[in-house]
Amino acid sequence: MSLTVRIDRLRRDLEQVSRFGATAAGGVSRTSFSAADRQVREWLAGAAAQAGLTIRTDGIGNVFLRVDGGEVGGRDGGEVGGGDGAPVWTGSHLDSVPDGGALDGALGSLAALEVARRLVEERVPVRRPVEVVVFADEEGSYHHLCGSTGLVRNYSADELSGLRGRDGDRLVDALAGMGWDPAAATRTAVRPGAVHAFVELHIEQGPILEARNAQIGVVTGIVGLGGGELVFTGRQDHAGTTPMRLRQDPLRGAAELVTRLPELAASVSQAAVATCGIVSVQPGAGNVVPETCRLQLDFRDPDRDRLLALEQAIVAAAEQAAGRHQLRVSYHRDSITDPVALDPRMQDLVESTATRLGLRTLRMPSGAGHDAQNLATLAPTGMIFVPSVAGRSHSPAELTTWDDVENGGNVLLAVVHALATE
Ligand code: HGY
Ligand code: MN
Ligand code: MN
Repeated sequence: MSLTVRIDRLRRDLEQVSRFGATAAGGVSRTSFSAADRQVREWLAGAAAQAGLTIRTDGIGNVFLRVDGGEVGGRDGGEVGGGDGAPVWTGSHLDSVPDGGALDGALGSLAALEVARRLVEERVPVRRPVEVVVFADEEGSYHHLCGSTGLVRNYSADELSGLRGRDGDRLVDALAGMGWDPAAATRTAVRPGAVHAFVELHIEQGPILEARNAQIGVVTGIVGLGGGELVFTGRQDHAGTTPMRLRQDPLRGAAELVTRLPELAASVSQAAVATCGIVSVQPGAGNVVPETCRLQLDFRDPDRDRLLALEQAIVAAAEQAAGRHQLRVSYHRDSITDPVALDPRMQDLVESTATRLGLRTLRMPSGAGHDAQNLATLAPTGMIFVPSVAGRSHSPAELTTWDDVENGGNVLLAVVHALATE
């Protein structure tokens, strides 16, 4: 028997799911706990029922679809036998950034569903259960890697009630709006040893595989990532009557800081990056010199110490800019996610599996954050990348060829099968 994904079905699923939150630009806006997120969760429940998978949602919104050993036959054609009984997890996320693409997260989630279906319908003998995991709020509408963070540690009630979305809305209200009890979101951590291994298929989201003519990326590690907000405060004034030299315009300081980001990143390392993806001025009227300017920052480096040095350099530069423009500035760190190295044995398994399938591989680090970096603290973790056309992602331009989708799905299936039978 050749155990491969059914690409026609995986493609149909990806196309169907891309309609939830579809944008006019051809991408998707499916931010966590939105109406579109609710729709995709309903769709997933239907797909799970059709495939004979049991479904469970934890307190923070992570979804688990389970292939029980008995259903797929066990080692001896019956019960799941041997091992510690801890499941193999595979999956990704179904939320997106605003105006994002159709594949970031959806590929790894729906390929994992397809893997589960293939194991069930071929009645493949496995020694341990396989669970498809769809992580909640990977993109951090409320908190970066929100759902998978809840798997590695419990949120306290205080921390949870402080988490807010882009519009200032509270996570606990969003959870209640989904019909869930927010108190259950403080009881989501799984015990050490509860997961045998985790593997995630994902689009690369960058240009390396394409440039190197490789078909499968064997991910060696995941970048460290920080987020925080700078608030420059000046003096609100009339836009027509206040002479230019008398103004304390917070946007001037903010603009100066943003133009310095390339130099600040370069001062830390060649791999460091820093981005301001949200700027807002208050009160926000065309004829008012603003009182405050808020910058939402994202900064990354593969090394934790350099990541923290970059954060310090940004804050120091913000203070200098504030001084030059007679402003005050404050900084609030939202999150630091540590960089991780992925398990060497999992790297070898992904590489040897892809090579056996006749695919050209490349070992590479991930510049994007992934739930896998939380899971790596819980269980041996691997990631499989497939090429992104022109390296585009977090954009409606996100694209991967169907051949590459199929290749990634087949590598995922073979890796999950190997882990579930070892
Ligand atoms: O931002 C990231 O790297 C991830 O896609 N959440
Ligand atoms: Mn993303
Ligand atoms: Mn992603």
